[in-house]
Amino acid sequence: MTETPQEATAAATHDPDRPAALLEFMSTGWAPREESLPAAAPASSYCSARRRALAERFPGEVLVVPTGGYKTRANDTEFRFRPGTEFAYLAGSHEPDAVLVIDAKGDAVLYQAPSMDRSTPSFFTDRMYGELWVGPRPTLAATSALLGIETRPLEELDKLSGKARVVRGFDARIESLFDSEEENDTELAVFLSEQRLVKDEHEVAQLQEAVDATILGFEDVVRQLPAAVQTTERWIEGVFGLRARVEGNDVGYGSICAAGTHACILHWTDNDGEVREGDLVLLDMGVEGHELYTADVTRTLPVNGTFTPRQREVYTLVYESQEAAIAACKPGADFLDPHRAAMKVLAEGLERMGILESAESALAEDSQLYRRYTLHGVSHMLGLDVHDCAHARKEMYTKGTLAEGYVLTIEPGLYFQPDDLTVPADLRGIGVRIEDDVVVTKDGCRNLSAALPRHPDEVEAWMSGLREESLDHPPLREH
Ligand SMILES: [Mn+2]
Repeated sequence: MTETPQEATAAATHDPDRPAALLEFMSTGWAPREESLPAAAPASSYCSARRRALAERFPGEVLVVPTGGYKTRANDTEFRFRPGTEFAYLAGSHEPDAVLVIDAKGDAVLYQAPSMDRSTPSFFTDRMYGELWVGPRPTLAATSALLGIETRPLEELDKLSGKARVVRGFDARIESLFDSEEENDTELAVFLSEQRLVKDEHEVAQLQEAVDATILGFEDVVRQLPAAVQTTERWIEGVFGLRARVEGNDVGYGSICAAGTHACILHWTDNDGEVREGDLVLLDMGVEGHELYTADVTRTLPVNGTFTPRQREVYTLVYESQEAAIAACKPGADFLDPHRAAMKVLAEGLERMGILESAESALAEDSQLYRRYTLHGVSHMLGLDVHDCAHARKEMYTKGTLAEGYVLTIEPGLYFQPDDLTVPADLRGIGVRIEDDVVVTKDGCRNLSAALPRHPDEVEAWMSGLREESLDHPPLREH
């Protein structure tokens, strides 16, 4: 699945041969470098506390957490590397192929590929890891200073073997190196997901940053909606992607830029449709920050800046259901309480609109007919993964209760498919979702994305203000 740097293809078929004389010549004549060590990263003390908690949960055991390596996109080109979530949470490192090992005494070591600087011909021959091809990579000493963890060269990992618990699914080579049992490894994965349910203050700050950058991205998109009308939904995807790459690491997931009836397709990411005046456009987009925490925000906007009465009616119903869900989000409540609160409001609204005969019977456990129009749940955990804590046990997550420090989405929606004969003709093709990211507090929740307008009046005023701005380029943040 992954190659170690030593095994990586050093050359591509179109590379010219390299005579020994050239290699020799390339290896000499470079000015010496002074390496100054970086200061400790703000995240390092938090990562260290997480590693300690992990070691305490599995005392006397060896725990192995690989980050994974490059994945091929085509032939010899790779996707941009994204560290494994569990690894990033515990080590804070973004280096490919690295492996965190916690030994039986509870001590942590980060195994990392040494930098291929000018001390080795690989700097010039290795197009995947060589400094001349991909730029300098951190030395073991620099990584150790930055992350506050002991580092060793990756090849030393091969000397380890024997019983361990391994985080699977990232690096098949590492999995085969150790003697691990599936059941034990699953237990490790479950713990690492449940450990991330409650976010520490550093994580909440990272999530707030990702949300703030996301809000800037939404503002960029509104300013540029006229260009999207002249082209396609791709203009929106591109504009938001620009902000994501400048303010953060990337988008946290494929942006959903769904104009008109595409809004009824939950994960519309082709984004190649027309954007028409008079339609709504559903935008589900999130910036992944520099430390990989991601926002997950949705707004449904009138392309020309003003809701039609029918669009406003549907939008307002979803807004009210979201308000009910946010009000139900507090410590000790069922994880599903916000969902239930939203569904009740939606079903009652659908009854008023004549779409459901009876909200009460549609909401009954053995019926749930309202779900034809609401389609999905209202919340999921949010963090390093957009659908965070995915291996947590049900009783700790969807069948558990909310606790202070949980960060989750609140995202009700209504979707009237364009060919749905059970809804009035003038509603068909309308899809609305409103999604915010909240942190559960001592007595309720705080909306991290509250600065992005939600109420229909505020949405219209906000859009009109942005469109009146005339800017050479979008506002830039200090970096
Ligand atoms: Mn979401």
